[in-house]
Formats: sequence, C-alpha cells, structure tokens
Amino acid sequence: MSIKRSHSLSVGVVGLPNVGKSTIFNSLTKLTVPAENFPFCTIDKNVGVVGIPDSNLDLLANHYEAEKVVPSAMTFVDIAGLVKGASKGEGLGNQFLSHIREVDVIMYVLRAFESENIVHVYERINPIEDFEIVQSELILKDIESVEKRLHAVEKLKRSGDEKGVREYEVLEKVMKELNEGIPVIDMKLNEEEQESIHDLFLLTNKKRMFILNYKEGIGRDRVEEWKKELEGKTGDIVLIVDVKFVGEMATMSEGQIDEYVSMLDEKPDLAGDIIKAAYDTLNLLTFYTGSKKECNAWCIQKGATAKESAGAIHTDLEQGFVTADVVNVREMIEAGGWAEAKEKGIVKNVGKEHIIEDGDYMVVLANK
Ligand SMILES: Nc1nc2c(ncn2[C@@H]2O[C@H](COP(=O)(O)OP(=O)(O)O)[C@@H](O)[C@H]2O)c(=O)[nH]1
Ligand SMILES: [Mg+2]
Repeated sequence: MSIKRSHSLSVGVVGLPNVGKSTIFNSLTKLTVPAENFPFCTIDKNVGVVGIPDSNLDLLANHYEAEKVVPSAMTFVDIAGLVKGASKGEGLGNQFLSHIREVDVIMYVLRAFESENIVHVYERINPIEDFEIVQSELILKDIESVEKRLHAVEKLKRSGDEKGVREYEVLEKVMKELNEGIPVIDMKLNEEEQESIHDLFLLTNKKRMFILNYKEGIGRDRVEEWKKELEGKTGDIVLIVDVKFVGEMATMSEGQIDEYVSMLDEKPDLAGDIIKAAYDTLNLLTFYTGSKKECNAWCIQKGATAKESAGAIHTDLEQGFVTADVVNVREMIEAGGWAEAKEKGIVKNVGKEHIIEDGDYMVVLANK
C-alpha cells in the first residue's frame, strides 16, 4: 500500500453547471471555524483550505496551553461545471479536467431541486443521469490517456520486453472496461495492475463521494430513492444536503441560526458531515503531536505504520526514525499529562512497523 504523507488532502467539487457547487464551496469556507492559527485561506478564488474542527486537538491545545495550534486541513477546489463534450474541450472542459487530476477525492454535486429561475442544462431533474454524464466525460478523458500510453508501450511490447508485455496487457484490460463505461475505481484492479497505471493519474481512478442537493418540493421519497440507487451503483457515501439553506446559514448571525435551527430536528452540519464523509472515503485517521509551543493534528491513511506517520510530520523524522512513544490522546490528558501517563504505564514504546490508531498521541525519536 502506498501511503500519501500529507498534512492536507484535497476534494474536488465536480458536477454540471447550476447544481450548487459554488454555493457549497462558499459555505464550507464560511462554516469552518476561522481560528487564529488556521484561518480559512483562499489560495485563489476556486481553491480554499479548511482547518478541520477537532475536539481532541482542542483538548490537547488546552492541556499544553499551546502557543500555536495547527489542525489537519482539507483543500476544496471548486471546479467549473462540466457538460457533455467537456473531454473534447466543450465549454472550458479540458482545462477543468486537468484540475480534477490534482485532487484526492471527487465530490460529485448532483441537482435534486426544482427551480424555474435556475436553468438545468438538460432541462430535467435526474441526478443519476447527471452523474453518468459527468463521469462519462472523465471516462472519455481516461480513454485518451490510456490510448496514448498504449501507443508508447507497443514498441516495447513488440521488442519482447517482459515489463512492456505485462503493462500492455493491463492497459488493454483497462481500455476494454473503460469502453464499456466502467470507471477505473470500479475495476477491482490488483496491486500490480494499479502500480502499472499509477503514472497515468486516471481521473476515474479517484475515490468518489456524492452530495444530492435537495430542496423540499421535490419529494423526500424521491431523494431517498436516488440516494439508494447511487449507493447501490457506486458503494460510495451519499449525503443529502439542502445546499442553499446551508449557504444562507453561513451568512446568518448566531441568533438567527439558533432561531432557524430550533425549528429543525437537528442543526445541519455541512462542514462536519462533508469532512467526515471525505475522511471515510479516503480511509483516514487522525493522530496528534503536541508541546507548549505547538499542537498538531495530522491525518493519514488507516493502516499507516509509526514510521510512515512520522513522515507525515516531517520527511526527516521518517528517514531517521528510531522509535516512537504512543498513547491515546484523551487517556494521556485524563492521566494528567505525558509524565503521568508514562508513570501509569499506558504509553507504549513502538517500532517502525507498529500500526498507528485513530486518536493516538505520538512522540517520535529520530536520528537527524
Ligand atoms: N432553488 C434553489 N436554488 C439553488 C439551490 N442550490 C443552489 N441554488 C442556486 O442555483 C444557482 C447556481 O448555484 P451555484 O452554486 O453557483 O452552482 P454551480 O454552477 O454548480 O457552481 C445559484 O443561483 C444558487 O443560489 C437549491 O437548493 N435550491
Ligand atoms: Mg460554480
């Protein structure tokens, strides 16, 4: 398994025009806590980094009375609407497809609301078909990439080069399934096959999650049915969100929000729900480091070792990794602190192959 060592993972907001992508993007940027050390920062108008609210990190920072608190972050990219023909450059298609190449997870926003004023490009409400239209464009783009690579590998294959022959076989298999309309992520490729297409960064090889942008009036039953159908088709997480309402909430005062929310069963938590879904989609966990100077939350793929996790903090810590001390962050604080936790015997000293767990607090010892 290859583990991405990064403080920040990125989510691309993808869908047809006029489905609520920018409304979501804008709300996310407003709804996440803009604390001193992790302001929402807009890199450009379509890219934003959101600090992930985290109660464990709050506890830890409080415990150390930390001077600086750095949460793990999620980058959102508002990718302009894709339409039929985008893969051939229709609209500004091609350019935006290249933005998708850079994200870790594709968040499809699908329209499940009616509106006389806001035109649906295909003049009907059908989120399932909309998903298929957009995904087809990504598939077409992948076909292009695989085709190019097939040509390049053909010579190698003809020369009898063993690696070339094998790669050609994999590419042909992928090509055949793409032509049947199957995205790479659903092809159940084994590790070796994944390895040989890795460098192509295929668009449909990315993890997906879905937002059904729903408004009363379309019928809750219908939306629930679409959700089930999408879940069945993809096996992915599908959230039903009233995007416009959440967007409006982002501009309301605390008092107005309380008044609104008192009429609902529970407070909608768009940022929290989306971040949790993205974490689950990417199979991530959070671990912590801390001192009086600085407390950090880090995210990494489940299954990562102590050494790989050290690499998320700093590459030097991974290269020089000797050993690590690990304890659940809440248990450490409940014990009264690091020294007390050690005394109590709940701190484990672990080697490089030890698998890190969600909520671990870690101190790395490394040769620099
Ligand atoms: N009626 C209604 N309008 C919405 C909803 N979500 C978004 N909109 C509106 O639809 C238009 C397009 O939204 P936008 O977020 O810009 O869509 P994008 O093209 O996907 O980025 C805007 O005028 C939004 O206010 C919704 O749930 N209901
Ligand atoms: Mg937009």
